Amino acid sequence: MRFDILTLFPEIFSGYLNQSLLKKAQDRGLVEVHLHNFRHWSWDRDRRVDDRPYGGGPGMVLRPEPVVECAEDVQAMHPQPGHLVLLTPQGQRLNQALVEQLAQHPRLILICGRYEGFDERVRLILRPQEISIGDYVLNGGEVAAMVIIDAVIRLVPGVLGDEDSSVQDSFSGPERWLEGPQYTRPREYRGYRVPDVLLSGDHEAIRRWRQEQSRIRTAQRRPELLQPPLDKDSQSGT
Ligand code: 6GU
Repeated sequence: MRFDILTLFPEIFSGYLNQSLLKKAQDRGLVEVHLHNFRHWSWDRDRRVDDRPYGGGPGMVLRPEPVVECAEDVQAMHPQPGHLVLLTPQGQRLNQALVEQLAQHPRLILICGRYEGFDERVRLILRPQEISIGDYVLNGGEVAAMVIIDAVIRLVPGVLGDEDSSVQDSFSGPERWLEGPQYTRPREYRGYRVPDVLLSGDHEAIRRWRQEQSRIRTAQRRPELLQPPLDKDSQSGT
């Protein structure tokens, strides 16, 4: 799986990219991440990438040429065509179903915005998929790009040690419920004991207990997840 990240702040990614799980995945050749600073695609002598909005108003807008031309050149850097994603609070809201769709692409090109937004012609020319990570405003798309990479690489075969551990996660598997409580040693801590069933060795009883706990926790915290969605497209938030 290859990620190309287009950003004005590639340094933001260095700590995250050298983190253990992702580092290991890159060392084993399962994941590749390439950073591109679209300032290098600026036409200006002084490398400006933003300008004042036509019609007036506060803030600055990213000019179309550095973003469009960087995306086109990065696309041509590898024979595998990349799926273009624009990170914007106006995009489709990210959830596990969308993460699973993104993980189907062997190559993703993630375009991170800054300032007040992109010149509209970036959308009209590149026709990217627009994605938001939630209903709040970030200073830029970089953190959102890291969220997408983090969620997607967990689904790349071989990245997690245990092949089915991502299937057990909250929002995953056929039910898409929250995970129930988990326990490890010690058996008793400050008067709280590990539920007997988990120590019973009865695998069927444990499976049933976990499923019930998962249902209870989901009902208490996220009751809307127990209601099957009316149709698959109803979760797109624009
Ligand atoms: Cl992808 N970008 C920005 N700037 N803000 C956001 C976002 C993205 N997703 C939620 N808020």
